[in-house]
Amino acid sequence: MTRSSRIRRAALAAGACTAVAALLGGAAAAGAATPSPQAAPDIPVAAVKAHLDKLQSIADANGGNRAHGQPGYRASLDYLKGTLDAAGFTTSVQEFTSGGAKGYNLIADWPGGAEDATVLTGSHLDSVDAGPGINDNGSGSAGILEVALAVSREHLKPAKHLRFAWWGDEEDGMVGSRHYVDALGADSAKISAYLNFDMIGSPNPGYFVYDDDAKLEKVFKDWFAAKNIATEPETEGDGRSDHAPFKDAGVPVGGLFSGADYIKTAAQAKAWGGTAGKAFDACYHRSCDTSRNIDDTALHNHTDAIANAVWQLSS
Ligand code: PHI
Ligand code: ZN
Repeated sequence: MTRSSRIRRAALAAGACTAVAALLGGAAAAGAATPSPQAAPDIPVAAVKAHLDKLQSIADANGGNRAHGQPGYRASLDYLKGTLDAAGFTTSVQEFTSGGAKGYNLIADWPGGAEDATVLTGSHLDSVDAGPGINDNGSGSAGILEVALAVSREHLKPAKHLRFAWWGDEEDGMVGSRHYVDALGADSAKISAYLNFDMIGSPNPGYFVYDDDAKLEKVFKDWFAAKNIATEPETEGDGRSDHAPFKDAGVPVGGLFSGADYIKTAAQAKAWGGTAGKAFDACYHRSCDTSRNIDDTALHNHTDAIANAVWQLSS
């Protein structure tokens, strides 16, 4: 089906619902008229990989990294900001100071939707000093960027406000995200969900779902179950990524993780393929975390799962 015929069919179906609801009348009508959430589109993994290539070339041109306080960080942020601005997002850069250097968070708002129930999706954009940080965390950064661009392409009109964020200086202890949460203060109550993506393209991948908020966990688990992909609760990273400051402030948090320096077990290799006895990402925090350090299938699955969650949770 072409996109326009899909939209026409959806419009017809909505019209039919309204007609039936009018016939039924009263309480039944209210139920029947409730639209089911629009399905998220497939996210083109080639586009996500093109963002990763761009981040790699930024690192190459800036001393081999995209770390806090280094020029490769700001160049990464400027690339994302330009892309989001061109797609119709309202962007802002939040500054903070860490370790004597200026740090930056990039915030991108999709206009519309209830702001007192904002769905916030975030990833840290900084690498360590040792390398370009393409899996950690170009992968999450590029994945949520492409989901944001899909929101724009689809002209999504979510019931809840959508905000995307790229955090600075995660690698020194979640400094950027903590700064953001501190600045929010009591407004943190307006965030209905914070979704975090830090490493989603690990070369020997796992499929770990944060087990913090049961409702958010179920959205991800159901998506993977429908694709016949096994998942495990995420246990490697409690308190080790940008969801921690949000969780500490009482915001419901969820997310996905494809594994860092823990070793894949035989049972996990059976479920997910890859190599038992090897780390999920043997290049974690090393100079070899380059654009070759990505499993395309894992990157694609995780990015599609993010899109599904963003669509469902904001509807
Ligand atoms: N934030 C760590 C690695 C990490 C990623 C840990 C995800 C936990 C989780 I969940 C780093 O950036 O080094
Ligand atoms: Zn990370």
